[in-house]
Amino acid sequence: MQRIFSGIQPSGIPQLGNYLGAIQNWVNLQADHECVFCLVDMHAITVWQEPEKLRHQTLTQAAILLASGIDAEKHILFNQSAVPAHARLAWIFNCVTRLGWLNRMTQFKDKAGKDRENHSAGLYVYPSLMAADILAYKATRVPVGEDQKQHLELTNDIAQKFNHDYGVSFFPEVEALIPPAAARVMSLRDGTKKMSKSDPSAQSRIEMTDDADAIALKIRRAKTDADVLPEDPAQLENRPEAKNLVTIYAALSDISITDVLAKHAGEGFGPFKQALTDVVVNAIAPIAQETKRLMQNEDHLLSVLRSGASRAQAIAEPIVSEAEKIVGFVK
Ligand code: AQP
Repeated sequence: MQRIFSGIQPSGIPQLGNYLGAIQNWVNLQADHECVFCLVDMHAITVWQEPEKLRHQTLTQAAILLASGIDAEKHILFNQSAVPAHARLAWIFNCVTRLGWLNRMTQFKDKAGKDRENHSAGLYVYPSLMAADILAYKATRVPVGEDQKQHLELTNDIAQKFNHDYGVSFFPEVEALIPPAAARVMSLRDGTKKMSKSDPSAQSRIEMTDDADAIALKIRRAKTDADVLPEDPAQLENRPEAKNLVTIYAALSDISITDVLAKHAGEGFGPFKQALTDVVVNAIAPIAQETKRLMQNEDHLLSVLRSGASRAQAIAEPIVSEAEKIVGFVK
């Protein structure tokens, strides 16, 4: 059985893009993989996080994952900082990674913008910590949204360079598992920008804890154009907001974009947004409700994360110790 590693940052409340690009895929992969799911709190602090909020978001995210169908008994769910192997391997990878490689990372460019000098060194070396997350478990498959594809390519570059520099074949090649539908959900306020849990505008995203009224309001206010929906999917190409709403509808109802358009072609956004609201509420409301219930028992959530961390540590410790020996550290 292949081992999967995947992470999500507790940098906010997970949004619909996290769900469609990652979480839903994680749930399905549990059937035939050994899964390690991680709340990557060390990644989250690469940009400023209020400590109390970070703690709350980490627990909320654990609850959302459980409510979405992650089985933390059969598989592993934990928070990154609880397993020191990640930081140890990340340091080795910082010394393997070339600056030129990091300079090409579009996520850093997007997040740092023009103000590079004022961003943390952590944000810059984010991809080598991500490589360490995956390779500390020698995971071979990583389910991610399309935005993380470049970081996974870098993970393979780092693994190859480590193997080459030290003359070993220690780290395996990693394969990105990118979901075919809704690999990139876009902001409700700007169809050219990805939906993000830390976007300053809460109206830009549907959060996994939103209730039916909040969902309806956000979809009603979502940016659209004045045209009706076309019959041909190709005609959505220059209409990013329309394309995004149709994509969300298709992904959540598990039908193709062509089928959505066959049903709604000729409709304006008034009725289509109403239909989309029903689809989103049906998918999200039960998860939001179960999340609320789980959040009432913090001790249970903490014990799930502690059990996950100790099982994660048992896998990662021997792998990272071996990597340290290969490097020449005295053990
Ligand atoms: N808009 C999206 N569409 C599809 N997939 C997405 N993912 C994130 N946004 C979208 C996928 O969710 C997983 C977890 O992401 P993350 O929390 O590690 O970081 P991120 O990609 O930076 O997500 P956010 O929501 O944009 O967080 P912030 O605002 O903190 O940076 C990943 O697999 C990602 O591909």
